Amino acid sequence: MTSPEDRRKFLKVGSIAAATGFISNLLGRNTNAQEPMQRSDTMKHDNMPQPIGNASARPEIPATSDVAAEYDGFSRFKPSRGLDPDSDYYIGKLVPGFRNASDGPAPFEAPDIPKLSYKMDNGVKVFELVSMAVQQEFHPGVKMNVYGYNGSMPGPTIEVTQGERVRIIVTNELPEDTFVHWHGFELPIQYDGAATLTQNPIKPGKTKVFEFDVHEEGTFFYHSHLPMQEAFGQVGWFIVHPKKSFDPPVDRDFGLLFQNFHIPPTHTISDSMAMDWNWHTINGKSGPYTTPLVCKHGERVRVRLLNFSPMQHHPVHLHGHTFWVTGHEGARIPKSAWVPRNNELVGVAQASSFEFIANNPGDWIFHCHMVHHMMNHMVKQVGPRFRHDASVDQYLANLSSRPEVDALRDDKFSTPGYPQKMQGMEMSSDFMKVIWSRKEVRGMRANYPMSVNGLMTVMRVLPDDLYDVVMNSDQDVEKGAVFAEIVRRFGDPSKYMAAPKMMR
Ligand SMILES: [Cu+2]
Repeated sequence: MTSPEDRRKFLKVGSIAAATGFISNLLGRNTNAQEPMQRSDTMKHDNMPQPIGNASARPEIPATSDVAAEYDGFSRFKPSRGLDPDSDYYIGKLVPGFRNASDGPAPFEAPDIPKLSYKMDNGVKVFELVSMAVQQEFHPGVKMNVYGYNGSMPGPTIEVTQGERVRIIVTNELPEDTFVHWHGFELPIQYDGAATLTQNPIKPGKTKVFEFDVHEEGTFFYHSHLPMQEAFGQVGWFIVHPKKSFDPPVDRDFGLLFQNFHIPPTHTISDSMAMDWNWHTINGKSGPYTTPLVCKHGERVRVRLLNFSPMQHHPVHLHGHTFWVTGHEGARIPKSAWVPRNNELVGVAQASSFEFIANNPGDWIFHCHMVHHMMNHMVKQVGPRFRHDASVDQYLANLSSRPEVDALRDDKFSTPGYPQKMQGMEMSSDFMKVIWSRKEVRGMRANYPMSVNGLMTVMRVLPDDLYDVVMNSDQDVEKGAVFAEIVRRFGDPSKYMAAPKMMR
């Protein structure tokens, strides 16, 4: 649709089709209202991949669990709300996962971030943390120079249980002073790490020992207490599982740590004074290099989302499900105060926990809703951004008659780079090879990398047999095959559309 005339034609056909549908509906006839949709039906599923997994599989409860498929009108296996907003089971609120509470908490899993190992010393969990410069691969082949811990940005995850005592030995391998703060912990003042207020800096090459009892539970984190080191990436998870398991038990406990940076074109280091941040990472990677969260159909899922962006808040949205906000940082919210949401604003240095029953199979995007955060490496264009044949004199003489800019972009509006372009996003074949080398993305639509950028990742909800194909098998999986299989079983296969050929 290149010319305005084509566009007008389309609008006309579209509105006639819509009007026909409207009249048909009034007459109670069941015709398809949208002609363009009908036309695409005829293109349809010649390219639908062959069935994969156990095509006759039906959702079922694992033999090890005694939970139900349905609670008060809410089904763990199909999109549903339940009957009564005041019910404990409305939108799956207290519907338990398959995991038995007696098995303890589900292991915390933050894709792409290692866990920090520890040694026991007389009942104390001893961790060693090294503050250092790190080269972090935001995208395949795109290595940025940042600060982190133990060779990782974000730093490795510290995971303990409420009631334990921890000793953390911090060594500073940065070329400058550092401080480490244990965010949210109620600990003795001399271990708090607030720059110079409570302690002297850890000098380059020096070590400081922190030791305290953890009497809390929740989602915590550690970070440098110097603002520019925070902006350079120095943060890590500090997860404290409750002594008494959370009720209802979850099957998955995922962590997504959001950060952003301003890295000008041709640079590999962030301008930490900038206000407009242009590289956005989840667990140290930008979409589509972020690793999808993969769960099984019917499971109860928790996602802990920490916003450690220097300056910007993130409205975070999950498609296909309504989630309950069940926790903020170092506390679980009383059940009476849980809030159901589709989009939750997570402010700077805040962490929110989302819980939901994965009752809608598919590859669901999980993303920040700010448009600049859904892209990587946005840069200002150089060169003209006005129509090249428009005279400035026209509107200098009379500001109310400024030349109109035609957003339909016919041949009079061919200014390069509008809207702003993303740099370094060529998605070469080497890039694609790395993106598709991860098991978590197997069987997704061939063009998925085009739409998952910046602060975006994917929540994959898979029936058991497809979960096994994706996560546990060596089977060669055609791009789009898992997606097509979900459409076949749970969607509308007659409306299936393959990804454009160029992308396969
Ligand atoms: Cu955002």
